[in-house]
Amino acid sequence: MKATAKAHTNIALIKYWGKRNESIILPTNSSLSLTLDGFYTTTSVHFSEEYTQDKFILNERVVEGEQYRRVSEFLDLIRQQAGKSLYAKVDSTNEVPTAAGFASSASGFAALAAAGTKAIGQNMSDRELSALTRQGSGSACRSIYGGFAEWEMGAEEDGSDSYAVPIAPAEHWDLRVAAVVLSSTAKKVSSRAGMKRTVETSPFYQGWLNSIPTDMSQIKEGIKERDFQKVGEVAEANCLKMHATTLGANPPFTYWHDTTMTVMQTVRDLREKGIPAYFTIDAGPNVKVLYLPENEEVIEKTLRNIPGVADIRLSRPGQGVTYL
Ligand code: 2P0
Repeated sequence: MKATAKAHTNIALIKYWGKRNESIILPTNSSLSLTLDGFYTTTSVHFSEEYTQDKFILNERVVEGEQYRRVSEFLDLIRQQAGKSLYAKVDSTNEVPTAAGFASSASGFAALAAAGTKAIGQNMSDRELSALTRQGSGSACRSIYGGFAEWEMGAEEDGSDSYAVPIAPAEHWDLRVAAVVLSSTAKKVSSRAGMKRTVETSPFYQGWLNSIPTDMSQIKEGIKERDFQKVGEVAEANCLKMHATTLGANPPFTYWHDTTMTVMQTVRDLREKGIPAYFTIDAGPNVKVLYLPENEEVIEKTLRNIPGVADIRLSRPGQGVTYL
């Protein structure tokens, strides 16, 4: 009863920002992402009668506390669905350096769900696997697929129609992402706490929700047509709207640092000079820059020269979950 799976992280172009149900993680809006090849998690799950409790090893270290609790509770879901009560040893290797500014929860829960269900003997469809993964961490449900994926928010209260679906595979379009890592990245509000506070208190939140259907249909058109300007403009505006909601929250907050804004302005300046590039930002100060392969050199060089930038990590579209 052992299986190993690999999953990549993803970057949202239409952001997931808010829950309508916190316990089974149902979102207030649909979202869309690109899976990235550079950052991934490989996880082995072994269920055995010999184990007297779950064990979680991450990068060769035994994990306890909150991280262990989330993994063990997720294993409960897998056991429940399979009707089995065996404990498991989970052994994960993360190729998502914290310094790259990506959350490892997306690739982490996608790999755990895939390896865990396989190890316990369940053969799930991608949709079933995505709906299960969602309950570990929302954004993880999109990492089941390679390339572009949409997490459909669904309407059912039991979450049975809230899962990701593939929009276009990695081979469809070589859209690239430069992760701009800032020297100072301390984050005061977690994404979980940030979205909750925003949903509950920001008067701008309804405006955010109202804008999603148009953004979603436009970006899907842009992806289909490989229209970089269309995709970039929608993604950048969507990111700015998400971050605007946090300024209206009570108490107000922002994930941006001064260098975050310097990078945003540099991207706008590149466009002024005729080099197409757009930015997006998640629940943290780091910026991700979207660009096309022919501009890689100038994009990397320009971003590296910004004071306060510690590193640039380049990524291409990545594959969905694979079993090793
Ligand atoms: C996203 N983020 O769509 C958005 C954009 C952050 C900003 O998904 O509570 O770690 O585990 O469902 O998925 C970060 O939140 O939150 C996130 P949970 P998650 O990628």
